[in-house]
Amino acid sequence: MENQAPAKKKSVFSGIQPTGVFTLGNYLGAVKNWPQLQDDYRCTYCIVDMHAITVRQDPKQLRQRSLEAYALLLACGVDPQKSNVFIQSHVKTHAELAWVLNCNTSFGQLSRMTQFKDKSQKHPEDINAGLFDYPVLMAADILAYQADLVPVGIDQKQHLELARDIAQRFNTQYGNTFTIPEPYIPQATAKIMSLQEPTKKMSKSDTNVKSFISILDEKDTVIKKFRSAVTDSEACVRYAEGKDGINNLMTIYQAVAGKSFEEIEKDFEGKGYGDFKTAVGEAVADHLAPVRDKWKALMDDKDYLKQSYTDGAQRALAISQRTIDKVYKKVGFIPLG
Ligand code: AQP
Repeated sequence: MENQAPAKKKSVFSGIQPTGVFTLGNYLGAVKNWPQLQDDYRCTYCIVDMHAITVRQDPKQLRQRSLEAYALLLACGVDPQKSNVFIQSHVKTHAELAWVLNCNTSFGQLSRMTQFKDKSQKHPEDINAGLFDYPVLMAADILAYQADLVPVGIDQKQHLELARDIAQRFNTQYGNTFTIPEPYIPQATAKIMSLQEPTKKMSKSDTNVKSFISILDEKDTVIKKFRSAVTDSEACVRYAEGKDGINNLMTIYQAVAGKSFEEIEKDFEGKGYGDFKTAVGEAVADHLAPVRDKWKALMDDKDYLKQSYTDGAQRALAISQRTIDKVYKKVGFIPLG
């Protein structure tokens, strides 16, 4: 029998904004899955600092946060030997592709994006064009790498659907150019809620620090935050409609302790919320401790980080440049040289 060439691995892309230290929501909803895909896919992961500036950022703080976020990705298990890991603004093709895609995206469709509506309400003093255009830049990030799969939390589903629409429309207009990406959304942890307002998603830029667990929080802080989490007055640990706070804590506990809802309900039968909240806090803190230790060690080795993000950017540029060359040709730009 003839030898068959090994099947080409599928491609994965995802990004995260350096708008603060990653929350437990970012971690369970997205980043925790990223290392798990590295062996079976060609993975590209990036710190999307260009997305971050759609909301006003202090430049010095953004630089610091971008480096910290890069180190956090590695601390969470993303391996720069296996994945392309880089910082978005280092790779010019993202902005170049975003422009072409802008010219192939309808204003009406962009106006329906719920994140734009939410963020405009949150920042009425700065509703800038970049905020409106955020999903097109995200489409460019994904399509530049011809990604098959995009691991994200459920809040990004609408943006991903837009990226698919843009790709499909472009392919119809100019001939097959882009791979149509599929979302990869974890079932159980697609939306981790705020500890203080459990009907709202947990966000790293929330002004109430008690509403989120940062994955670098010390153990005492983690336990304190869980102990002050908003729940209900039933004092019964069970998963049920209307018990948003407890449902959220059970979802988190299930993810970090590997227990089913039935086991959790049984373990805490007859016990108050205090015991349950402490148990969740301890399980989360223990789960995150190795990430924190690894992050601290990485932040002490700035030369390694610099070398790693430089290599990552070079590899990312080589891949995405192929897409840009193809796209520029298709839309009718004259090649240089
Ligand atoms: N609460 C969440 N539960 C599950 N997944 C979440 N994600 C965000 N919040 C939750 C997922 O994390 C990835 C990176 O998100 P991002 O930083 O690019 O942007 P975001 O969705 O806007 O996250 P934040 O924390 O809410 O940031 P800010 O406060 O700056 O707006 C994405 O895959 C996202 O789905």
